[in-house]
Amino acid sequence: MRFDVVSIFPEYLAPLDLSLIGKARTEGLLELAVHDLRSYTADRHRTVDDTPYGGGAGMVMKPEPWAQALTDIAVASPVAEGAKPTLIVPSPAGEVFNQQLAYQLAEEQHLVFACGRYEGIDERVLEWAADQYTVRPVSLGDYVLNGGEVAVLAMVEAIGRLIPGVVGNPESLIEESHSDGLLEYPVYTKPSSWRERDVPDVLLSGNHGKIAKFRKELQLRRTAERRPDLIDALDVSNVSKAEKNVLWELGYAVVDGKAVRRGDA
Ligand code: 6GU
Repeated sequence: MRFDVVSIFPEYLAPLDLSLIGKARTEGLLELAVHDLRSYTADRHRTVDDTPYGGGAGMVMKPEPWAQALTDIAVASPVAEGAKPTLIVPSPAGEVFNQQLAYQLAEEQHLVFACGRYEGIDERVLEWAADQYTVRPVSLGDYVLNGGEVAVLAMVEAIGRLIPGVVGNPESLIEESHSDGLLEYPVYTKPSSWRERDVPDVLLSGNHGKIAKFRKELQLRRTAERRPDLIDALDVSNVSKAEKNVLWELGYAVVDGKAVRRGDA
């Protein structure tokens, strides 16, 4: 898999040399290059922005440097016949990034990230790029960052760790938060008693059936409390009797494979 990132602050992406993603690059599990948008300008001042048509605050990124960069990058790394590379445009106005999208993007051959700054990139770039790329504006969530770079760090890490071999123990991918639509259960390590707080007994019992049941119940409780939106989205058509009881206790009834808040039903 190949990643290209275009930014006016290429140094901002330096953390991608480190840790799991850095190691995966060294080992050849993924290729990643960062490009300075200014190297695709043609004027003496290497201008990347200008004032917005129609007025308003801030500056807009000029289209031509983006066209030069995106053409160069697509030509340099051709994908299979009939396929297109994906152009991710980080933007608070995009679809929301989540684990499901991370899994989907981890299947791609070539991802290109276009980091906007200022008020964003001239909209015509996104229309024009659709000939060469599958264009996807993507947001991390409902808040505003100064530019796409921090979002790209998050997305490359979330996607990169799903590439086979990048995470040492693939079991840890299966058990983590969001992989089953629920938040992860709480974890504990030694000592079993610490500052008058004891690890739940069942975790010391060695009874793996009981432990799995206990953890699933805590996942449901935690998710209902912190992220009720995830409970609403859950497919509970194959839920066990015990889990149904937990959901009931948390205020949900199971109706047509969905957990619905009792009283709303
Ligand atoms: Cl992807 N970009 C920017 N600039 N702000 C954001 C974001 C992305 N996601 C949330 N806020």
